Amino acid sequence: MTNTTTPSVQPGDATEHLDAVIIGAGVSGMYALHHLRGMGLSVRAYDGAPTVGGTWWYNRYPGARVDGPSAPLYGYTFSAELVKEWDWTETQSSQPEVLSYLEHVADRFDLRRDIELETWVQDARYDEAAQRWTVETSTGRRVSAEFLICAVGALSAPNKPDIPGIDDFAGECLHTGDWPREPVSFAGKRVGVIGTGSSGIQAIPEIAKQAEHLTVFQRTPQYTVPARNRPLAPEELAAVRDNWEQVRAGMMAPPPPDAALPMMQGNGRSAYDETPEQRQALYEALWEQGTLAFVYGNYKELLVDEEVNREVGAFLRGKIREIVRDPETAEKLMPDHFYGTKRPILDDGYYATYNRDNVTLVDLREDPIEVMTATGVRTAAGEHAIDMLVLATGFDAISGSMLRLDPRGRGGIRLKQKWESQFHNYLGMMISEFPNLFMIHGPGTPGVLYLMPLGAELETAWIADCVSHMRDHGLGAVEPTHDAERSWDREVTAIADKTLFPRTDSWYTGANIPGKPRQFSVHLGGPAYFQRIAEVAEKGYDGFVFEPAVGERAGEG
Ligand code: N01
Repeated sequence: MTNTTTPSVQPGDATEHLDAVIIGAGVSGMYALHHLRGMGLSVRAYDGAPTVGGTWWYNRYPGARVDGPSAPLYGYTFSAELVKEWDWTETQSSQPEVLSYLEHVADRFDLRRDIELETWVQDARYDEAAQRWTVETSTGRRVSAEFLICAVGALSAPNKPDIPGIDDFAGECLHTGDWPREPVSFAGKRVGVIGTGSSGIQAIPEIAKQAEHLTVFQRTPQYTVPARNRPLAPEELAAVRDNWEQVRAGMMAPPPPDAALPMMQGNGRSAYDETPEQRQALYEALWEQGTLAFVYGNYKELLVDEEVNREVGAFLRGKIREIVRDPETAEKLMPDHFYGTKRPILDDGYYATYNRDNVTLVDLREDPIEVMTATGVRTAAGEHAIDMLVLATGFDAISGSMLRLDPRGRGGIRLKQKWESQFHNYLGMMISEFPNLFMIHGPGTPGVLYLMPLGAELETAWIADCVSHMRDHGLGAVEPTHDAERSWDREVTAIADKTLFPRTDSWYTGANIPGKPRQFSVHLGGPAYFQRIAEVAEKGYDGFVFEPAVGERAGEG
């Protein structure tokens, strides 16, 4: 939630004192506000958007919806009342519905009185002597806080590709991750879409229905499985509500000790125990079922065993051949990476969209973009005239939003300096030389590969316990040791190295951003991660160093 214009706060302006500042009022920031305020802390959240919701405000492109575990699992779990009163209508909630839900949560828990919207944090620096962060905002406020909570979003720094001539394009140029406030019409337009990740694959079928012509510029073909979104039956919602405690406990259940990958145990069966016919029957059944069941209901070796994964990839390529009528187009759509090592995608008619007369696919691997002109995209093979360009080119993921904030820690060290060659942190939550700064869904957490609202709740609870520990013991500053950071990095990398993930270029590895250091940025432990951070706290915050409080807090505890 930062931008780069000059801070508007002038020297001498009054500084307000709070216990905690939260940057971001999306899913994580809203919950952090609720939780920390409930502990009696004075807290304020800042967000650059005109409303709460973070990613659910910015990603308002056509077709945007939860492409993960079905409703009501994509929602907060901390309040059974909230679960009982919010009527999700579909299994995979649409972006407008998720945004309405988050607006409801903001009202229901009276969060808005402590959120300043359309307010960018432009500067955040740590004052070692005072053990406090000073934050300056685009609206001219200067706030001092003991704790800085960065809920800046894992996928919130849009990646605008550096295509020669892109700024010369005279038509509209939109990014799926920063969609305009005003309604967008594609009617009668020749539209170009660059990017075929989750966002592009959700948007392309919708744009194709409206546009005069759609040209899709594809760099890497993708596997996608039918979303099979449908209305949520009242009895399904009732079953969750009536058994809420068990459902919630199930969401947090620790993985079995023999899980091949704690994050993804699949159906618990081994592909090696079944015949080729049985395996094909399972893939077929999972395809029919759609949803992320294709991952979670698959064999336990899916993401760790090359041979099993290759068979699944071949099955999915067979589906593309069945659906796409033109064999040449079908060949261009064939992915060849390990299935699931890029974020698994769910779609509503994506491959079939290429059967439409008004859709063209350009394979950038054989026909790369040379330049953009005022009127279109010129590839090696020729000019593609377009009136509108949609960039579905993703994000500088996970570490990108922290780098955009670029806080200054001890001695004025900038995060960009500290993370120049790779990100360093401990538990994905704290950074040495940046005391009292906590990240939610930071690099090295399960973040994007876990239930994000639940993950935010659990990480916030850990942060809150750490804050209470400090208050109880008269401590004023906490940060991890360099050794703890190094061993955390080794731990995250070691888990990833047991899987097929690092063998594919993806935003998990940083490979989508030219020049970004390659480092696996997700803790693949799933629920095991939360056991791990609990152990650290139980062992007296192993790997952290604390300083006694100075100033007003000295002697407390
Ligand atoms: O971004 P992406 P996304 N020239 O990085 C291509 C979440 N999400 O916004 O694969 C040409 O996946 C790039 O090509 P390549 C979800 O976690 C959630 O689609 O790098 N092409 C790729 O095809 C998801 O994973 C929901 O070779 C270029 C595409 O652009 C994450 O957000 C919905 C290029 C980017 O795909 C990001 O998804 C949507 C260039 N210079 C997204 N640069 C939910 O519903 C990039 N590309 C919850």
